[in-house]
Amino acid sequence: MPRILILNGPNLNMLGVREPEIYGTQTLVDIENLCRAKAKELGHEIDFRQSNHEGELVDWIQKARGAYGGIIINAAAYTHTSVAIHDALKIFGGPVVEVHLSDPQTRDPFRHHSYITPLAAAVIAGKGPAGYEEALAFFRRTPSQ
Ligand code: DHK
Repeated sequence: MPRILILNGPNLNMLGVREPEIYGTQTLVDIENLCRAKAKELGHEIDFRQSNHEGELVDWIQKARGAYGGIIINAAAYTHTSVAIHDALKIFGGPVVEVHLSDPQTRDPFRHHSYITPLAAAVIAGKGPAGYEEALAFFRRTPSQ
């Protein structure tokens, strides 16, 4: 059974109240429940986490090496700023799927660059919570799992 780590970055704990016109009305707990249901359907084991702290995300990615078959990450604002998360994902070495609820490419120019994309096997953006389900389904198609 592929074990997948799902990581969420800063301010995603505020989903539901945070700019609902951009991020929708579902909370992070709703998204976690959606992921758990999809993972069960696909036969994946998941860990679902959120942190507002860059270093904590880096620690989790470091510990994922050898422990998880893949990482799904919505690094939120750190997507656009974090060389540290980029470097940690490189050390992880396994497949990484980058997810965003909105489509950063159609938003502020400072959201157009991603430090995650060069390391991502797939980028899923602008599909809301369904993007997380699509990311989980991606691992079904990855033979290395
Ligand atoms: C979430 C954030 O918090 C933003 O900083 C990113 C991303 C986009 C999302 O769409 O999920 O720019």
